Amino acid sequence: MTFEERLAWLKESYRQLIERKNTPIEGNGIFERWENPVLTADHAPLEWRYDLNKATNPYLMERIGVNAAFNAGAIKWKDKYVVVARLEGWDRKSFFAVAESPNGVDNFRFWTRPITIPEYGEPATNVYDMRLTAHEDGWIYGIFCVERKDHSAEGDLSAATAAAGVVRTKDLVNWERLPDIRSASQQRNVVLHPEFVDGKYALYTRPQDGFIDAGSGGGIGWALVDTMDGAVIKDEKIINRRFYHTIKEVKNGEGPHPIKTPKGWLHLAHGVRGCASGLRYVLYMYMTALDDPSRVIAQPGGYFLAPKDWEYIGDVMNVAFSCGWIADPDDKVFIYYASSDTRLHVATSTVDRLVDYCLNTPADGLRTGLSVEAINKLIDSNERSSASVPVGVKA
Ligand code: M1P
Repeated sequence: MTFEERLAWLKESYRQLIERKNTPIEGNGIFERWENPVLTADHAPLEWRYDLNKATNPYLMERIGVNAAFNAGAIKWKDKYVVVARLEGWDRKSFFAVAESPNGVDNFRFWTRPITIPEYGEPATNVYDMRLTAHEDGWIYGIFCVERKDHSAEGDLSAATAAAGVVRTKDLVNWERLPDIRSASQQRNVVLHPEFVDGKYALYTRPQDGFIDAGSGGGIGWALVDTMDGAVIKDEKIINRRFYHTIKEVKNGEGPHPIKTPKGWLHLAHGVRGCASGLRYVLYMYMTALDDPSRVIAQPGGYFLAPKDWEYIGDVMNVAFSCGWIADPDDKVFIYYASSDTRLHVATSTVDRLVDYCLNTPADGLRTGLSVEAINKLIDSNERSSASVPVGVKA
């Protein structure tokens, strides 16, 4: 192919990818997955990856590669569905970029440049997983993980520290960096609640002993802070615990900020357990009280969404992870989840269905006998129902 032919092919392939229509797949009644991922590494604009000048790039090579597009914060902005995605380059460094769609399910296009995050303190080695919150104080905040080398672990090249970085914006273009959140422990998966609570900013936290291990950190925490401009976590209480032999045995973390409903706050989180093939990340939901977002009122048992089919495969296998969802005024909810640290998908539902799911799904009984009891209860009630179609073999 000549340079010109290759350029035409690249542009046409890119156009086809961006304009590809998406279709919902009928599912379990709780949500619908959509067929195509909404963002992949290939959605990164050609201008970010290719030197399009024939004189300096006669072979039209990809000069700066993008490896993955995933774990995106989300917000409705000027009638568009907007995500702040985590893009990871071939060099393993992540950065943030805004992409928008007219309908929330396809045609996502990146804005012209990635976000430039101002540094705070020691420059970050890596940044990722931004959760967006349009707070009632008028700012849009982004809280993300800031990774730096752990200088105390001499000789260990993978030793790192995690802290919660904070930015805020009014236009999603210009981002003001605020001091990292100060806390006694390392933090990842910190999320800002959209309303003041007792006149303070409220944070969902995830205290952890080390960079990877939650260790003695008991689960998702809750802390009130006086300001976001130099937030200091002093008192932190665990509101959603990890638990033995559940989907969140090893660790868990808040996803996007919760959605307010007349029956309580809807939360989306991730839970992690260990198995022979490594860690398994799934999404789960819970609800908290309207008058106290830190008081759990419902916790459906098990997972809400787990990797399915080809979602299992990617850079970090067996991972479902979410940092963003959008609730429309007409009740529809767009859940942006990533599979295996590689690509971003959407699933849709409604506030009404998600509340029904949270309030009417049996809780985890924490032992097998109670799981069977729950199934028998459902069979008993189905036997009394006219809609029941007997399919099992009568023993
Ligand atoms: O690789 C899976 C996920 O691992 C981390 O999440 P957590 O802190 O809960 O273990 C993050 O690096 C996340 O980005 C990643 O998707």
